[in-house]
Amino acid sequence: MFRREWLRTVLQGIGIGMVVGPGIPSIASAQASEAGQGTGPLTVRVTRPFDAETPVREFASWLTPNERFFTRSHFGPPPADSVKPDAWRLTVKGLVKEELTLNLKDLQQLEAVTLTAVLQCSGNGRAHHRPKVPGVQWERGAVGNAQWTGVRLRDVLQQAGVKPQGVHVQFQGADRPALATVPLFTRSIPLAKALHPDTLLAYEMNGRPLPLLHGAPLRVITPGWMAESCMKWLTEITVRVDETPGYYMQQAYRIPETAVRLSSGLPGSAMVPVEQMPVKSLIAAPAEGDTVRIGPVTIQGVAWAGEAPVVKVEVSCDDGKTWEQARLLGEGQPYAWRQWQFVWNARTPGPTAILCRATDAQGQEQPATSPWNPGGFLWNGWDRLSVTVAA
Ligand SMILES: Nc1nc2c(c(=O)[nH]1)N[C@H]1C(S)=C(S)[C@@H](COP(=O)(O)O)O[C@H]1N2
Ligand SMILES: [Mo]
Repeated sequence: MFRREWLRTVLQGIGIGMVVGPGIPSIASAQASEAGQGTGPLTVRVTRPFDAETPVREFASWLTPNERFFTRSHFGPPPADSVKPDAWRLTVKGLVKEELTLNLKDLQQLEAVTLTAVLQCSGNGRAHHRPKVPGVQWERGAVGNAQWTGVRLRDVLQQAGVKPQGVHVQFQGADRPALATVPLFTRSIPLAKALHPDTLLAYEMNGRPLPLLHGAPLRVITPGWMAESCMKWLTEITVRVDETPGYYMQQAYRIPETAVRLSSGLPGSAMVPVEQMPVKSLIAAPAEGDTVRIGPVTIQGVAWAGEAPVVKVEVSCDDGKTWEQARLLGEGQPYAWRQWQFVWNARTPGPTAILCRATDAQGQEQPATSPWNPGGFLWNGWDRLSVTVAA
């Protein structure tokens, strides 16, 4: 037991969660209920900290409910008492004209903003990378679409007054590793993204106070960017002249600037921080392994593309030989995902594969497989599932 804890802490320190698979639901649900919410139908990837993904069938709905939203953290949530609104404080410091200490009520004096945005872990789809990459073996569900309410980070920074030398904004949450030798999860974003009017300090998720697992009482939302920028349990904002030093900014969450050629050995290119989400789509229904009947079969799913809108989703029902365009539903909102639908006229009995791929307004197309990278980040290969047409 001791060895296991020790190993886990060391692995956490280097950014690798222990993969125990969905086999230990009792510990997982105990932890989740300690954290004040049920596991719902989540697929558990790691029990401590509680890392769990949403089964893709949930993506048939536009918003992903809080208790079915994937969750990920490096060390688990801080003690619930420390982030209760009356105990919790946010400090704003560093290269600012006036340091601030704010409570939730102070923040709520600022104009409230609500927007819907996809939150996706950079490691979502890591399990699909070849060669295999160590780390949490997320498949398709470390992503969700939620409505976030909060205040603009810009408004808070303006209240403090950013000095001209300030170019990066650092975030620290209240969560702590079990061992003092393990680095804190500290991250920064460039000032331009911090000042973007859609970058939020959110206190509500889908119209309810942020659940503990999702960062109560306040988290960062950087719409269109990967989730490691979305600091949970936020307690400190520090304006800096440079990017945050330390493991979680300088080693983890970086990708080669240009694609890696595996035959050439190591990256051989500068490593840059993961920021925007690449274009991606998923099939929510039917499900892997389903049997469908001859005749019309409704295929549905979601597609998103970081800061750009999705303009096209294509579906193949013959394992990629031919593609047809799906119908995009609704209006399309920046940062949210777009639901899509395609009615397939299934004619030939037997097994087949259904695939989907999306294109965004910048002309970026979802590739058949993603470029490999040492962290196993940003998987956005075509989604694919097997079904059987019953005679
Ligand atoms: N304080 C803190 N914030 C954090 C993390 C963390 O470990 N600590 N993990 C990040 C990562 S890697 C992800 S994928 C998202 C997950 O957010 P969720 O649990 O609300 O889905 O939180 C991000 N914010
Ligand atoms: Mo993540």
